[in-house]
Amino acid sequence: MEGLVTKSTGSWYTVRLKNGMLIPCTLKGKMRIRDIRTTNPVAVGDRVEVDVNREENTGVIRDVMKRDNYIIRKSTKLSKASHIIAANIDQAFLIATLVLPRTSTGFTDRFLVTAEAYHIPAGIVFNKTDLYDEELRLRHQELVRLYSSLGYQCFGTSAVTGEGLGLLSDALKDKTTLFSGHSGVGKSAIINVLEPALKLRTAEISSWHLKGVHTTTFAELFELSCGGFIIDTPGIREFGLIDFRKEEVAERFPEMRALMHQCQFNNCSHVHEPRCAVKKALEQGKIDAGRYRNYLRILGGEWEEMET
Ligand SMILES: Nc1nc2c(ncn2[C@@H]2O[C@H](COP(=O)(O)OP(=O)(O)O)[C@@H](O)[C@H]2O)c(=O)[nH]1
Ligand SMILES: [Mg+2]
Ligand SMILES: [Zn+2]
Repeated sequence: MEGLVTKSTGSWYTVRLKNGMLIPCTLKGKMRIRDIRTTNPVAVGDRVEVDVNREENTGVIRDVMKRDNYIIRKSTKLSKASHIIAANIDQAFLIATLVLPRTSTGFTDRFLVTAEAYHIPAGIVFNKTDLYDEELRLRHQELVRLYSSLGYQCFGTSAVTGEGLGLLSDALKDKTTLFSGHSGVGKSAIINVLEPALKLRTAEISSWHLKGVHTTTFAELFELSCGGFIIDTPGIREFGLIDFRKEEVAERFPEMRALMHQCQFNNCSHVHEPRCAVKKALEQGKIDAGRYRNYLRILGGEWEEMET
């Protein structure tokens, strides 16, 4: 029978069968070694073939279907083995907040660059709009203008008042969407409003703030009754650390990608070269100064530091 992996906690997997039933499954012995470079042969979002034991309501996963895409996290910086966090993702949304906690544009741009590297369409959900004062409202508008002009879908939501959740829900319909973002931004709270029956645990700001605790430890896939799935990822590192060459960074900034063929040198790094179309656009205000600054930081290897 065909199924969809909704949760993986080591040796047990939860698989959603075509009829919507969720059953615990193990892996068939020889599958474990099929792909030795990943520490997990099966991940959340994988479409699998299972043998169902009707009496016990359990199953054995015997095959994984070809993945459209998947995101990985390296086990360590040097190791070749990587961990597949999630597979078959249609879009990735960063849940961001301008306050409590504040998501920096450095972190946001790092997320977008990663999504570009995976060729996964990305969006930004600015949550907790109920807490915005006049200044934050203006900041929010400014960021929405910037990121929408670059082709990223933007939303303004509040899990408290329900603002913007209708538009978000429309964008989630019939798609598999990865939710990423710092702990405490409201990923679980948003999912709870969209799908109240799930009753996910949300963290009190105070405990989150003081200890930085994560309430979710594993990536998990949730079904939306309107159609579609959300994959909630536990922490900020879960969107994967990927290898990239310096020459590729500019290609992952859409506004630079559009101009770089006009630079005098085809290996232009857009930092110090003469007749650089990117720097010219920057001087003319056509490229956002903050985005360019984050480009320089990524180029300079400030990847980990941009997580905060
Ligand atoms: N004021 C306000 N608080 C929110 C909103 N969304 C979530 N929260 C609160 O922020 C805290 C963290 O939310 P949670 O969903 O656990 O964040 P997660 O770590 O991203 O899953 C909880 O105390 C929520 O009640 C919102 O839109 N407005
Ligand atoms: Mg959560
Ligand atoms: Zn250039």
